[in-house]
Amino acid sequence: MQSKRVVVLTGAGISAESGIRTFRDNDGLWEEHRIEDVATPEGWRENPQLVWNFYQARRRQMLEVEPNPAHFALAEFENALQYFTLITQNVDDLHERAGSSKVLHMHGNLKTLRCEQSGRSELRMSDEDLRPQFVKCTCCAEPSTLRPDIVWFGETPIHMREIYTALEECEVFIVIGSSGHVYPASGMVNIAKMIGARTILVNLEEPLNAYDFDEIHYGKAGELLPKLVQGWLNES
Ligand code: BV8
Repeated sequence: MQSKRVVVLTGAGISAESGIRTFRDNDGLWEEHRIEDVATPEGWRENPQLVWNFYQARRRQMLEVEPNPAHFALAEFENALQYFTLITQNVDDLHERAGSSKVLHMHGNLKTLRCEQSGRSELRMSDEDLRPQFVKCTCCAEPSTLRPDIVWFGETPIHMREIYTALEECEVFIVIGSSGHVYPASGMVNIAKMIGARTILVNLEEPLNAYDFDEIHYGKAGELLPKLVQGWLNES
């Protein structure tokens, strides 16, 4: 697989073994909150404190978690390949901390906050940035409240042009830890399939879009991926 053009898409499942809750598993994040209330622009407008508390809790958790063997295996895979693109639906920074260099966060980042006046994002992870109180921007004459730098439902994912270009040229498309619920991420395997790429899934359980994959490896990414990456790199 060394010389192949490889695109990888990761979801919440790859961070599960690092202790970050997924969305739709039993103890998932959506158990306690309705998506509409905490992950939509309407929810932010109607009850900003509820949304802010939901994200502050997840931002604070970032300081306590570490990358797991799946993140490290992907960073090794990237280093060994000539053509590699990593797309993630995740908003944590575990891929970067494991050594992945170029990560396309299509749903945003927990570590940055965004000014709604200027659209600018800034890294805000100091102690006072992680309290229950709202955080003000540093870019406007009249500082305004910063929002989570997250793509909510109904908003347009980031890096889509770059993502579609990579998908349309790829020869191998690998999805790791995603339930296939959320579009456009869940539709990427169809694009890869249409252009004749080999499609591979590594997931704990059957996702909604399982039928689209040529190969499926069921199990924990942290356990399966190190061995799978070795096997892929040894393929001719
Ligand atoms: C858009 C930020 C237009 C929030 C997120 C009706 C039908 C179809 C689609 C729609 C519809 N109505 C509206 C839509 C579109 C909508 C959508 O898809 N809604 C769904 C709910 C029906 N999508 C949007 O609004 C998107 N925008 O479409 O704009 C457009 C389109 C194309 C081009 C330009 C513009 C915006 C969606 C972004 C929403 N924001 N994240 C936050 O993080 O706080 S999505 C949210 O769910 C997460 O970020 C995550 O990325 C995403 C998907 O979840 P997964 O990552 O898959 O996680 P999940 O928990 O679901 O699954 C985990 C999996 O891991 C499981 O399968 C489990 O078995 C597995 N697993 C667990 N442990 C392990 C494991 N696997 C391996 N090892 C383990 N240890």
